[in-house]
Amino acid sequence: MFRACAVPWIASLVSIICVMLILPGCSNQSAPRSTIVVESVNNNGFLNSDVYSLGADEQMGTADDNIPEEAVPIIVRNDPQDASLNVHPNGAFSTVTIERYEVRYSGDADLPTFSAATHLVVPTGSTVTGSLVLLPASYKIAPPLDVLVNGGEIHLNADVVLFGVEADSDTRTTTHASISINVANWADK
Ligand SMILES: [Ca+2]
Repeated sequence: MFRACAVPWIASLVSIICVMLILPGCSNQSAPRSTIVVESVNNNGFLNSDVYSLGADEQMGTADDNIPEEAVPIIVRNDPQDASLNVHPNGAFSTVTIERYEVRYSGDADLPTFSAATHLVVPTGSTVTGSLVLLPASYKIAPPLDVLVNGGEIHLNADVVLFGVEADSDTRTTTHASISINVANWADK
């Protein structure tokens, strides 16, 4: 009697467990299956950001003077959130594309958040190197950074926020990294 009742009960239990295992793989889940890990920004060094370049002739006030806009390397990795999600290279939901980033500043100066587009495709299990501008030239020719051409230094902490989207589900993912930026009229490189 007990055995006859136990079989359907066990079958129901197995069904429930199967549903629990399958659910994370459904296309309508709201959490991303991948974690974007920032391995380094600017090789884990700070950035000395120059507000003015004399150009090739090394003369002030000539036609080739320019406002530098340094792009720094960023290395990101795509890790599956959980091995049970069965995310495989070239499989569904396996790629995250970083489409946009923001740089939010704190420190010695009050600067508006900088937002820019990017296109960094990061397949699961892969490490990819990109390049980001962290302080645009337009910020260097406006207060409060414009005075630095004549001397002085301003220290900033930059919170770099990467906005990505998971392939096949359009699930959004956000990742933060930070870097120190020292802004001054550094010697031209
Ligand atoms: Ca300079």
